[in-house]
Amino acid sequence: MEHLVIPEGTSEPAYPWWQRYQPISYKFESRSGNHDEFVDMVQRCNAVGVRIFVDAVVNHMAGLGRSGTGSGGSSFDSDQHDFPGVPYTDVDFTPREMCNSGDGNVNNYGDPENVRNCNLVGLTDLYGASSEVRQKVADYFSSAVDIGVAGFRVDAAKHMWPDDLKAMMDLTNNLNTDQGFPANTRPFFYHEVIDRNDGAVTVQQYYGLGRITEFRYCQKITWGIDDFSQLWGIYDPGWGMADPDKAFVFVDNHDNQRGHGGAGDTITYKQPHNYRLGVAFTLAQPYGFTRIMSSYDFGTDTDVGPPHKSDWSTDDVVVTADGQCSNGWVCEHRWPSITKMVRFRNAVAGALTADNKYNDGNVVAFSRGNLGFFAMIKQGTLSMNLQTGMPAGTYSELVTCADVTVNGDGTAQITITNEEEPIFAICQGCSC
Ligand code: ARE
Ligand code: CA
Repeated sequence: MEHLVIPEGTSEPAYPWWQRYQPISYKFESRSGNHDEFVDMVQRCNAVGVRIFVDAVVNHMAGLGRSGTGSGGSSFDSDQHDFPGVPYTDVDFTPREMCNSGDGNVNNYGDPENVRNCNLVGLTDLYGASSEVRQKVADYFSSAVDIGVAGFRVDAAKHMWPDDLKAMMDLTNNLNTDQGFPANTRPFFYHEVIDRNDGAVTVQQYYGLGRITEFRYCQKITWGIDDFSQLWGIYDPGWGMADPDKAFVFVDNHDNQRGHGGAGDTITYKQPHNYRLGVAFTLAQPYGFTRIMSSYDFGTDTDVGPPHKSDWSTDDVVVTADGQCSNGWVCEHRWPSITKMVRFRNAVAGALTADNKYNDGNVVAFSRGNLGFFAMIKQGTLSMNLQTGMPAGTYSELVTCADVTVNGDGTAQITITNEEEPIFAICQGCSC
């Protein structure tokens, strides 16, 4: 959506990535392009089976103390609660008396009223109980769905009342059949709720609204890659982690990879060896609905925006002859083992459990029913006979494309020689 622009020459960093989390209106006009360009991207993606999910910021508008013109040309004045590009006026914001903190900001994560009725880091809080606000947010969702968008990440859902969110979702159109979606399909919603057992708002409160981000998974995978013996406990219901059919899991996200919300115990593209293992294990194991990260390199500057042109609009992603990215883009999604493991995940989706588990602290292996078999090694190389649970036959190993023979009793000789990409995967119906 249209967002705040922080130009050069202020006391703040110029054009930081996070300016996009301060909405000015629901026009599709951002540093990434205009409305027509967005429509073109979504529809070209749908034509080749790539679905688009919008990161929707609907808990709040821009922060207090800010005024001027947004990325789409709309004027605004946050202190006056004036956003004519939507339009929103003062009545659309949470009444001050409903927020129990002294300065109006969220400052007590132990109190759901405080978390949901106060301003998150000074961002002007929309009043989700109001039928006008609900309708305007739903209109925004529907405008995206009508273009061909498949669903939404709801930013800061932790700071919205689940009933308000539900009302907004219920008012939203079905997916667009002209864009290839079956009739009467609801958008896919996943909600950003950072629950690390550190407050009164829990992921469980959002059951029934879609998937919920499970940030404890980020910690668990970091610890598990460090110490393989912890990997079988990656889904820990005793720790409050969301049910498998509710959890939305990922190794890192745009905040915790650079020390913003929910950071600490996070592995990222900056530790490529461990990161490959973490993403491969995540895609191989059955828990949760998985998302993979794709980044630009930010070096040590946690504010810097994406590679940009001289007018600060987002620069093109350059793909090299070997299918990798350059020009400042990291494109983890194109790293060979990550791409291959996405194939594996899709192939074994029907198997809900990990079976034939093997873990000696250096080698971890398991099958997914009889649909696929996965192994990875922490150090050194691997040559070992293991039970794969797979039907006898010859399979093409996904990472190396080497032929692998599964014997009549389900065993196979498992070989890993590439210490950079120490991952092995075979699955039924997969080609490398
Ligand atoms: C920026 C400046 C602020 C300024 C503000 C308003 O940094 O100093 O006050 O603007 O002018 C992102 C950035 C923020 C940025 C914001 C707006 O991370 O730095 O503020 O954009 O430009 C909590 C929330 C969670 C949120 C994280 C960051 O619960 O929802 O904080 N995550 C989402 C996005 C962010 C985005 C926003 C929300 C805002 O993913 O990218 O912020 O739209 C514990 C708690 C968590 C808490 C966490 C951090 O773990 O359990 O709930 O997360 O601490 O406080
Ligand atoms: Ca709120």
